[in-house]
Amino acid sequence: NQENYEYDLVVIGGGSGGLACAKEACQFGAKVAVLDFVTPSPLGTKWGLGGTCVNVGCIPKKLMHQASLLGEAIHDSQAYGWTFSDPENVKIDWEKLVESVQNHVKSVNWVTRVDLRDKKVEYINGLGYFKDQHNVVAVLKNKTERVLNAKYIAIAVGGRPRYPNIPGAIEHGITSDDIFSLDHAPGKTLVVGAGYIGLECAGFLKGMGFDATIMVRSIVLRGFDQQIAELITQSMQEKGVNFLFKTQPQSVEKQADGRLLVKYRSDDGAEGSDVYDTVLFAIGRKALTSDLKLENAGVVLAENGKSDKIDVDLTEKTNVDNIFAVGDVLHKKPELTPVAIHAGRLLARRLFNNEVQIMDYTDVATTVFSPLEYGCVGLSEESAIAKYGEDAIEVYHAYYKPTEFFVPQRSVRHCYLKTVALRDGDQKVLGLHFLGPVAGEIIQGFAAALKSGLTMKILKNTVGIHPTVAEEFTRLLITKRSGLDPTPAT
Ligand code: FAD
Ligand code: NA7
Repeated sequence: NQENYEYDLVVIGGGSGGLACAKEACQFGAKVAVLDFVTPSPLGTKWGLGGTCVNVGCIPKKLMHQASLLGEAIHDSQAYGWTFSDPENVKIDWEKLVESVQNHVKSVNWVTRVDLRDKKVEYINGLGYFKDQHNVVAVLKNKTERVLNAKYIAIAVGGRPRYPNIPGAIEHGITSDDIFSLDHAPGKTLVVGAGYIGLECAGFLKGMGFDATIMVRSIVLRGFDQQIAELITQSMQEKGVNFLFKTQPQSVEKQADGRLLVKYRSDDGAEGSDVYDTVLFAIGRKALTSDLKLENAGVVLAENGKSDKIDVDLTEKTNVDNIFAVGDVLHKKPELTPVAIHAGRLLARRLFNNEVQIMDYTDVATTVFSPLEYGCVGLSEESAIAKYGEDAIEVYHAYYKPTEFFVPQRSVRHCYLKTVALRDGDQKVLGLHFLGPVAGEIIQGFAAALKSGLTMKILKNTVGIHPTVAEEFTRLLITKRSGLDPTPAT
């Protein structure tokens, strides 16, 4: 009997997407197993259940960002009247920070396991691969294999950081997989890669008082609004982060004193070198599809098998009828936790509760937790222009001064926001961009507004909350086209 499967659903990968899908499926009475297995990083770092976000992504990253912001707050607080016995000697205790971060992560690992047990999801700590279209093999810790037979299979294996193909990178470098549990202070650090993970890591390290340099191959924050990327760069430079532009590393060598000699070359052919305590690669991530033996089930990778990612249709179905995929493993979809979770839940509801809603991957809000945070939703200025033409777009913008920055005389030079809208009619908003404190908190609500069809007419008619930084969105009057100065008078 074809319907006589051992499981209704087997999920390969116990991260954001896989766990959300598995738990939701169980709510509808499905019999579900989740496999999760973490291969240690080259440095030997490993972690528990829950995937990237919980262990080596969003959560520890946000905690380290917060640690860095608190350092700034300690500094600011003196202007507000706080006194310290030795204000010059305020410094971070890295080991204590890592202990606190890891304690939190471990508590989340624990809660995750309990939650799975409560919801009756079977958790198997094993590395999964396909035997065929309906059978997944779990390689358990003791190397024994267990075959799981399932009607549906969901691939939610996520990804891991890539290393460049240069001498010494893997032997001596680290990645975001290692930094949040590093057992010693990183010291002078070179961050290779100017995507959002590179910027965030360099940002929090500098904020904690470590010397930080970002090596940029081409541009900063590819895919994000480039005017804002430039402002983030300037703001980080102002805070003391060094940038090596249009430069690529050539080799990493360990010196006799244990420090790392990095040789690099820039696009104009100039060669250079410097010595660092830590080299962190943040050059993008590869999807973990190579262990899956996808060929046994007939699943084809994207770009005719050339990519490491998986293409799916609107229902997250791969080219094989009963096999689905969600999360970071997907080709050309946002690599974000809430995206993986939402897609996983909707998939379970369609499979087991006769629902039809499909995942909408457009206008997903996100935030780069650089020292001055950048929250955005919708189109960048350049992508709006590319899509609609310059004449059809109106950009409203302003620099602004957060009230809380005045007293400690913090730099307001890069506090900036803009909306990208259609020029005609009520001026439908296509994109919102905010650079400043608590940007993520601000953009989240505006994202719901944008999804609901926000126009500039509505925004201009919205009464602000004073004094907040979010109210700046209700005060945008100056268009770029007008050429008027967007800096505030007071
Ligand atoms: P993962 O969470 O990666 O889970 C996949 C799991 O499957 C892993 O545990 C993996 O070990 C396991 N696995 C892989 N292969 C197998 C196999 N064959 N068998 C069994 N198990 C397997 N997103 C945000 O939204 N906000 C942020 O602020 C943010 N910050 C980030 C910061 C960093 C440093 C990083 C690296 C990522 C960040 N992300 C952030 C991205 C976010 O972590 C990912 O989008 C999210 O974790 C993807 O979920 P997933 O379920 O696709 O995969
Ligand atoms: P991203 O966002 O893909 O950025 C990678 C960065 O690394 C980017 O600046 C790249 O420059 C640079 N890069 C890529 N390859 C190299 C090599 N070989 N040498 C030097 N620099 C390189 O990756 P992240 O790690 O920041 O984040 C990955 C995803 O995880 C992200 O989408 C989040 O959602 C979670 P380029 O612009 O290609 O020249």
